[in-house]
Amino acid sequence: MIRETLKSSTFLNENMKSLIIPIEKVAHVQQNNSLEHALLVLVKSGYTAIPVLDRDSKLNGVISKALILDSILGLERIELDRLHTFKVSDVMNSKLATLKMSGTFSKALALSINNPFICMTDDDGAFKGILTRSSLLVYLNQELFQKK
Ligand code: 2BA
Repeated sequence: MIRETLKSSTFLNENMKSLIIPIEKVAHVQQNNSLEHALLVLVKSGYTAIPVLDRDSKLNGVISKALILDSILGLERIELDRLHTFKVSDVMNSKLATLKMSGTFSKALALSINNPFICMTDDDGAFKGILTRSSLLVYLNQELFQKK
């Protein structure tokens, strides 16, 4: 009964435009940047993982502190010199969660189970911003418990 009521709620089918962090405010790197640059952006921004874009702002993948550290691990030590020799494209993960701007809350919620953020694109695949797991939870909490 509760499940049926929830499933018929209109908010599940609403699009998420108002929750998106726009591209200008998203920390990101380009695929031809050095790993050193990417690590600096990650450390300075405080994020664990950020999107990788190409020159035309198209999405290429995700780079994270863990991927960078893994790529410079030698057998017995961390080989910091490798930070200059590798590019972001050498170690990034090209699998990433994407959703069109017109995508619904329920699709976003399902994607957020395994992804801390979802990359939002327009109909041509151009990157427009990110939708974070926390913004989805804030929205859900408002719809379920705070709206009268
Ligand atoms: P994480 O970096 O692992 O961050 C996990 C959560 O920690 C964030 O959840 C946020 O609640 C908090 N947090 C981390 N760094 C923060 C900071 N500098 N300022 C404020 N809060 C911070 P979410 O907000 O749901 O973000 C989920 C993931 O989305 C983040 O995971 C990060 O990978 C990415 N992200 C969020 N905002 C971003 C932005 N402006 N640019 C690039 N990536 C972003």
